[in-house]
Amino acid sequence: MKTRSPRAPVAGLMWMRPSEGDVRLRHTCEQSDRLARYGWLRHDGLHFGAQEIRDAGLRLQTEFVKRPGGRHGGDWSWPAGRHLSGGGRMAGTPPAFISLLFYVATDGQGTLQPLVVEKNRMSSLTGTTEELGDFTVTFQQPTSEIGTTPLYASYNYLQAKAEGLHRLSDVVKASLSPRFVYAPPGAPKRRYFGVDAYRGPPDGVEPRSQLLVHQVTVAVPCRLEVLFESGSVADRAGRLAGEVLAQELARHRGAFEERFERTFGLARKGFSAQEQDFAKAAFSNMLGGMGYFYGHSLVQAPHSDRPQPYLEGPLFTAVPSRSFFPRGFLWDEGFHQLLLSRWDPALTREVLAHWFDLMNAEGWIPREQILGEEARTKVPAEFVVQHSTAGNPPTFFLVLQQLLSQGATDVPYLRRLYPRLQSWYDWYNRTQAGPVPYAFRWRGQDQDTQLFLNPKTLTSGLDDYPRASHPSPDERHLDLRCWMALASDVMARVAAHLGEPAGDYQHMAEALADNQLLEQHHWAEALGTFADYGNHTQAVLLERERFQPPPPGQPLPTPRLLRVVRKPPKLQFVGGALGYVSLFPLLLQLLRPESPRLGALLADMRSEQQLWTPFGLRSLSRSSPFYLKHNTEHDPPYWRGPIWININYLAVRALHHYGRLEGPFREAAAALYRELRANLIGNVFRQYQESGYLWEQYHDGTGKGQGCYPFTGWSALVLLMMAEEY
Ligand code: 6A9
Repeated sequence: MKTRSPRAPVAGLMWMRPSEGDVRLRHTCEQSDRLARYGWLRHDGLHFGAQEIRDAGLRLQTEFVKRPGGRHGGDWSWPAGRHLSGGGRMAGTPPAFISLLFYVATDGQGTLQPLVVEKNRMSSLTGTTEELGDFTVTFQQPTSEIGTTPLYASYNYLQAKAEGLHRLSDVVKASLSPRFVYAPPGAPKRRYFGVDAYRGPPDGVEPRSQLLVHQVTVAVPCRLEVLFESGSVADRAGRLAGEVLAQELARHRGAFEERFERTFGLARKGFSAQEQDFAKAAFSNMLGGMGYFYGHSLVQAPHSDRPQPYLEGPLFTAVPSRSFFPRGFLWDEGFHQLLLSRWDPALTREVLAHWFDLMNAEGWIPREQILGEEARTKVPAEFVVQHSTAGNPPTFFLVLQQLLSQGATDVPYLRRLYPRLQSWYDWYNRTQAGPVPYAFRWRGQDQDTQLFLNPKTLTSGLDDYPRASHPSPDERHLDLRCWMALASDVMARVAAHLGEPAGDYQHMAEALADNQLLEQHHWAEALGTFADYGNHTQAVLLERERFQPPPPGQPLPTPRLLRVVRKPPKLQFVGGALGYVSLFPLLLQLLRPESPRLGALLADMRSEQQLWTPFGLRSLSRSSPFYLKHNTEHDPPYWRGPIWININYLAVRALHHYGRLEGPFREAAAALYRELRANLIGNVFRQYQESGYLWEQYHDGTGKGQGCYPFTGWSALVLLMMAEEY
């Protein structure tokens, strides 16, 4: 828990199972901990959340309730109790016990003061910080799940200084000592690790954080409550504990269920209780996984000799994955907000405003937001630097389109956003222009083409999706052109809405929606599909490099895989790349309903030799020479076959659209809509039941989740498919 402010104090929970000699301290979400499942099952974004964590035989439920009041945000209670039940205990063995470590830490400002009773039990702490004023945190003693008398427990506490919030786990680990004994009456004594003493950060390191840890070692099942009470709340109508807390939890839980049904209507649509639970978990973990980050990116400008720190600032954003990518990603965020705007459009407006405030003077917004020390600990050095020439799909235009259609954009808000929208739009229009008018080209492709089967275009968001074999200024990228058509259309609407001149945007929107011009630039007759255009050859492969045998006694160098070009490239449509990119004129609904090209794309989608699977549309045709091909020895296929939910969402949405428009393909689109929607919902749900998670992508042969997890970024859009909200 933290406040939405820079240098906010943080409250958190760590836990460990005191097993012999082996300390496994759990703290931040780490994929390497291999938990059976975890995530927010319910979260309303403001006042209430419920999370479940399964760690081997342990089931940990944490909840929070917030009660506004006073001048500093009010009170909250947390984890608002709940049970820790140790499963799988064998008859005759002593009951399982566990250590829970509740902590509060400052981040460069504020003070904390422990109140220690009975030797080692910190029963509460008081603190002061800039935005919270005075507050008290009370640690209630553990009870049984329903009882009120305290259970037997051992206590430890730690007061320490840490280099920063990113080092809290290290500090706690370094302070642990095995010298403590847990000795409940009538049961055997057992040793456990307790927080003891910490010698402080290494010399010369300025401590930024004060840390207080309250460790409770207790048998499970049990229940504990932690209360945060704001000093400025005057008339507290009963402390947020015990009965009062239970009632508040029940009230919020009820309100959540009711609002969820009102918003998404899944019960009404006949989804089972398990399916609804799954949808609530997907949604809640996206919402509950949101973060407030503060700091600066490292940015490489084209003519600068080294990366420079970008302006420092906050970012309030959802994240693709709490464990693996816990930070903001530009085009992901557009997809996230498509879901969250249905729940709380004001929240979406706030998030958009944060992102647009990260724009530089040229109108560029960095693609990946790695703000602050904590965020940086999660990223290998070679990925930290952002390039100010690099774009990413402008999905925020999808969000604006959505907000406009919801009637959820008040004029003063739009008016303030508008100058930034114009700059952003201009940035794409100017810096990502193509070789001919109304064509576009992603910058920032890999240049070192000898080392890759096909140079990657990370900026497009589709990373290793095959493009022209030899990047050149002559290239035209179909997906970017379609994004710009959408952007122009939304800009024209926003301008009109504000009474600003809309003519230029209108003109662009019309030109880019012109199906004849689109075909001229991107319809590859010989390939029978839409395609990129560029300097391309399909005759490429990776081969092990060969050396002259070295002189005797000298080691053989490790041979690399290098690209061999069998036939020189020439300017042409990019063949062998049928897949998500080819579908873009359909995905972003640029094709007129009577266009014969629509029929062709529907056929490609439905063909099992190409894009169709029982689990959703695969990213690249099975008959492409790049299908499931590595790009280098160590770079496995990513957007070369697997099923991605964001693009599938666009596909389902577009099929829904074409299924309702008069035209020769109406029936076909409607039928495909039903089938594709059912396949996607069915598989993501099934995988969740089996594995406990939503995943980054899904295997096109088996439907199995793969990549990182939990991934409740755009994979959670399956909820909008269930709700049929497009
Ligand atoms: C790697 C390694 C702990 C890749 O979901 C975020 C992005 C998408 O925007 C993009 O379309 N993902 C997709 O192709 C993940 C990108 C992660 C890059 C950083 C660092 C972290 O190791």
